[in-house]
Amino acid sequence: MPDTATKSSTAVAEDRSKAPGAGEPAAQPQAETDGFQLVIDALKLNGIDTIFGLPGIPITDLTRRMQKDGLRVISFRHEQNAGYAASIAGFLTQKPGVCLTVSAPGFLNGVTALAHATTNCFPMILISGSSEREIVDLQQGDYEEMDQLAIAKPLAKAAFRVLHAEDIGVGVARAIRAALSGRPGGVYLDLPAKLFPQSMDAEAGRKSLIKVVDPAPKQIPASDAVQRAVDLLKTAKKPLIILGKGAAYAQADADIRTLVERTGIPYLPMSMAKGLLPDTHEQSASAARSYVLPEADVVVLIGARLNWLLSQGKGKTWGGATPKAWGGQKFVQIDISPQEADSNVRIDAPVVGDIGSCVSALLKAIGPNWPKPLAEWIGAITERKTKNVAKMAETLAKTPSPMSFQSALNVVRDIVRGNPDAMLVNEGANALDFTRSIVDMYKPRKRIDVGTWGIMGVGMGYCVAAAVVTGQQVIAVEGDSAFGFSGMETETICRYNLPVCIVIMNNNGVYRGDEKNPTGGPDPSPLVFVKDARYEKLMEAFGGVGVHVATADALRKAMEDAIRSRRPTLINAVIDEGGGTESGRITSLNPAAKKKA
Ligand code: ADP
Ligand code: TZD
Ligand code: MG
Repeated sequence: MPDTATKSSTAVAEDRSKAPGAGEPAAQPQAETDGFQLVIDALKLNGIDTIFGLPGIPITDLTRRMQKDGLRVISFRHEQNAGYAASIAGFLTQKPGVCLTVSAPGFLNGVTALAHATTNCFPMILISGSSEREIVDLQQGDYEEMDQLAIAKPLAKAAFRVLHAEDIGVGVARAIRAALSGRPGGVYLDLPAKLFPQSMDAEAGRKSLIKVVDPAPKQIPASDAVQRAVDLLKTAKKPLIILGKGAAYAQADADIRTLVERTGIPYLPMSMAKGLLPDTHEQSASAARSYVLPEADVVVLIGARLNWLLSQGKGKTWGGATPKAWGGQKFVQIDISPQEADSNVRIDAPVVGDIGSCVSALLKAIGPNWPKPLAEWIGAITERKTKNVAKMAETLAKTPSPMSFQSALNVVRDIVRGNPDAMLVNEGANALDFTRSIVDMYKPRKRIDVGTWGIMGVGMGYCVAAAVVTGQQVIAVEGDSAFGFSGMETETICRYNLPVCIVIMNNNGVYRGDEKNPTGGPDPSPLVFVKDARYEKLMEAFGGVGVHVATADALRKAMEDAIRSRRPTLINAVIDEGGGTESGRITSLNPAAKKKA
């Protein structure tokens, strides 16, 4: 690929020599390149083919020249959405997703996504143009003045600035390595306006570029750590495996499946690990979650942190006597970060390394004849599962009017079953929690959602990225509030004609739509929106298909049409406005005033 650099750099020099006023070509024209070109060449050299961004000073020409040079430039309506798109592209592809923004406000709009990428361990690079260093540092009031590097540092895994064209190769290489190696994360790359027009000798420029060799090197776990884990597992009477989105990211799908199936250990997938094994797998304990967590004695965490999503590994969820008490479980934790172990409870057997290497080492160590867990453990889980699945089936079979979350999601569940390759984007509160538990996933990395922060606003950025990087049909299940954070990107979805079918679970508000202003005054409650808002017209405004549905049958037909046509579609599904609960499943996190005695 170094050829690309030579060719395009030379092309620039030729363009210049043809420019009006350039006069006769010099006797021996010196081929030159510039900062714009070197940034493009450095990215291309490292296999980066798509940029998510929003143009303006000082990167307008960069976006044009990127497109001219064959990069796919996906232009958004707000940088935050471009940033979320880049972050999830990183998760899906194991290549850093790149987001490109202008300075100060554009940069800040992108920074939320940068922090989100770091928090979720997604590889991403935020590249922002910045103003003149001399003016910024003396705070003399430049156009969009801001010390962006300083602001990005605490929110990114790493942050770099390039001042000279000859350092672009190093800057891009460092950004790629930082994003991908070890625990992946968000990296900021600051490119001042003055860098882009700097010219230098094309050959020297080409030589300054770096094709990063082995950016995410394997990290083989120590054999004694693996043995310790196996020894602990041998003592287990009620073992459990928890798969997290790190396991999904690692793309070690076959080995993970073998480990689960060969040991016979029941497993729980975290939300973005759903589908790593099909949710219908007989060893899935999802439908008995509240039974297996407190009952398990040895838990193997694979790419999942014991953060709030797992109640910090202690308390009532885990059978602890009080909200902070340890439930008595022993943990094996497979993670690339050596600092993750003991973050909340004692980890008896940390296995540090990349998940592919760790799981394959475990497989070797357990050998082909690992005894299956006790029938009592499996039987007890099956019993709970059967009961809960039957209860759920009863709820799903109902067809209330207006639709409930469950009756609408029963349709989505069928559609996803019939289209297992489709990507599922999901955000909201009730719209998220019900979807996670009702809609089964069948293949790895198909479900992408609010992630570690439970963040609203990832929806449309994720839809765009999922469609662009996978080429698959995308189905988005969106709370009406959640959708509002990125709804303008429906224009982007139409502009690029992406096969995205958005289903809005419209209950007229945040959590529910029936709250009243306690004063009886004219302002609505802070939690509700315009009643019966016609979100589907937003899609129609940009040439997509909008459908308003009030019944499960109409929803089914609209989703089938969307998938058949692959046209951008927004289905506004009317849901009972009283059907949700505050904060969905995480009501316990709402601070409540202490009741007076
Ligand atoms: P979830 O939210 O699904 O529980 P988390 O985001 O909390 O998952 O945890 C993901 C974990 O996976 C992080 O601790 C991260 O260090 C780890 N991880 C990410 N990629 C890899 C990898 N390739 N190998 C090993 N661990 C990884
Ligand atoms: N802002 C951001 C960026 N993230 C958040 N998580 C919130 C605000 C708070 N929040 C939630 O945690 S869920 C939610 C908000 C505003 C919206 C819930 O309403 P919805 O879903 O319409 O999306 P349901 O189905 O009505 O519960
Ligand atoms: Mg809602």
